[in-house]
Amino acid sequence: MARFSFASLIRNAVSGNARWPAQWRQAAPKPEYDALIVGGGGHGLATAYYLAKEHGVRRVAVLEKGWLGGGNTGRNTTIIRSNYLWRESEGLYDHALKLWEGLAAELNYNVMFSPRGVMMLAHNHHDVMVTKRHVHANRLAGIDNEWLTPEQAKAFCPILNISRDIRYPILGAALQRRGGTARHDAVAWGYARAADALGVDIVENCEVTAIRRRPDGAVEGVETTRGAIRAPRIGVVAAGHTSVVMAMAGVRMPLESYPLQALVSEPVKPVMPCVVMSNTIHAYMSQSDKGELVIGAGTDAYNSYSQTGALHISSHTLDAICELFPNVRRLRMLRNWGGIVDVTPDRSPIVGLTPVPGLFVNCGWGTGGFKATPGSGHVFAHTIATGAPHPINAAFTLDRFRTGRLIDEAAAAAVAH
Ligand code: FAD
Ligand code: PYC
Repeated sequence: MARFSFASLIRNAVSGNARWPAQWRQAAPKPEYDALIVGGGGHGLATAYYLAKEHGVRRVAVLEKGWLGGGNTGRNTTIIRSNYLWRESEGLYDHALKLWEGLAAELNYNVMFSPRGVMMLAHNHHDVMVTKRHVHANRLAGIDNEWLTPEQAKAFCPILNISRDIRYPILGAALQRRGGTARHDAVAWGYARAADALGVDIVENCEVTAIRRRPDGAVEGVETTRGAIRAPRIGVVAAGHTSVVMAMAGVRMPLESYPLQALVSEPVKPVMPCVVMSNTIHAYMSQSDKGELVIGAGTDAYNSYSQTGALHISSHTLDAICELFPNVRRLRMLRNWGGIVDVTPDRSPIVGLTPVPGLFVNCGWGTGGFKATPGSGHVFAHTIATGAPHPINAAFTLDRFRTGRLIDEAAAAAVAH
C-alpha cells in the first residue's frame, strides 16, 4: 500500500493528481449530532434549549465536565439588571431581562426571579458623574433607571447607612427597579429539564479534551473523557476555561481568567429588601429567600484557575459592608466560595463565529454573565442554527479586538477588576 505523506499530498495536489489517503477517501461517518455544546452551565443549557425549541435543532448534546451548574452558574450572586452604558450592551442585557420576566412560565420551573430593584451607590464626585451618565443613557434607550438622593436611597433600603462622616459616604444612587435576583441552580435545572424534554442529550462527567477538524479545517467533532462524538457544529460555552477549549482548535482568545469570590451569612429574617452594589468599595449585598445575606467582592488581582480567592479580598469587602450596613456586623459567615471568570479587554462578552468553520464561541462574560443567561442562550442558538449572528449579538464579535470596535463596559461591570 502506498505510504501517505503530506509532501506527496502537496505534490499530487499541485500536479492536479490529488489522491487523498484511503482513510480520508472513505465516506465520512454520519455525524451523531447536529450540534454539540461544550459546557453545561446556564448559558450552554439555555443555548441547547433554544436550539431545540426555536430552530428545530434537536439532535444536540450538552457535554459537561462536572455536574450541571457546577461552574459559575452555581457560584454567582444572581444579580440581574440591564443598566449598561452602550446601545449594544443595553440591547443584549435588556433582551435577557425581558426573557427573565417570563422565564418561570416558559420553562414551567420556578427560577425565583425577583425584580426587587438593584441600587448602585455613588461615593464621590466621579462616581456621581459616571452613575448619572448611565442613568441618562439607559433612559434614552427606554430602559428604566433613576437617580436617587441619599435619603431616597435609604427610604428604598432602610438598613443603609447614609451618615456623612463615614469613610465612603453615599452621595446618591442609581436604581433600576426591574433588576433583581433569581435562584441560580434553578435556572440551570429549569433549562436542562426543558431541553431534555425536547430531545437534547445532556452528558455530565464528560470533559472535552480535543476538537477534531476535517482536512478542510472545519470541525467534525470532539474527543472526550467518554469517547469521541461527531457533529458539524460545536458551540463552546465553557466560562473560565474558554481559552483552554478554544486552543484545542488552534484559536487564541483575548481572555484572562481571574478568581471572583462571594460569601453568605447565617440566615436571618428579611432585612434587606433589594440589591445594593458599590463598585468603588468592591462590595455588594442582597438577601436570599433562605435568609442568608449574599455578599460579593471584587476579582482577585492575579490570573488563576483556582475556584477560591485570597482572604484579604473578602475581608476588605466585609469591612466595607459593615460600614454601609452596621446592623449586620455581628452576623457570622456561613460559607464562602470562588469561581473563575473569563474577562475580555473591554469587559464585554464574545458571542459569535470563529475563524474555524462550524466552531462558535460564547464567553468573556466576566463577572456579569448570570443576568444574561436567557438572552445569551437565545441569541447564541440563533447564531449556531443559522451560521450568522442575531442582530442583538452582531457587535459582540471576536473580530472586534482586531478592528478596534470595542464595547467598553468596565464601569458597568459593577465589580472591581
Ligand atoms: P458556567 O456556569 O461556568 O458553565 C461553564 C461550564 O463549562 C462549567 O460547568 C464547566 O465545568 C464546563 N467546562 C469547562 N471546560 C469544559 C470542558 N473541557 N469540557 C466540558 N465542560 C467544560 N453574573 C451576574 O450577572 N450577576 C452576578 O451577581 C454575578 N455574580 C458572580 C459572583 C461570583 C462569585 C462569580 C464567580 C461570578 C458571578 N457572575 C455574576 C458571573 C456569572 O456567574 C457568569 O458570567 C455566568 O454564570 C457564566 O455562565 P456560563 O453558563 O457561561 O458558565
Ligand atoms: O454584574 O451585576 C453584576 C454582578 C454583581 C456581582 C457580580 N456581578
